[in-house]
Amino acid sequence: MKTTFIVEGMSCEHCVKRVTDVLKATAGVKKVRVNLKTKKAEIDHADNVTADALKAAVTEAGYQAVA
Ligand SMILES: [Cu+2]
Repeated sequence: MKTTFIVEGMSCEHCVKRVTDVLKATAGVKKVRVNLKTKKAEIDHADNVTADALKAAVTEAGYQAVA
């Protein structure tokens, strides 16, 4: 399964790495791509992982997951 959303609040590669790491740390996540310019996060994950769980991980790291 694939989930894509926009992450607001990232200003540098450090933020990208932080967001990537928290998403990767979420159980069931296989692959994560985060783009600083487009703010897009693309996550490949197991079927039982919800978009809400992924967004919550981003929010807990101090960023905003939208749309
Ligand atoms: Cu940063």
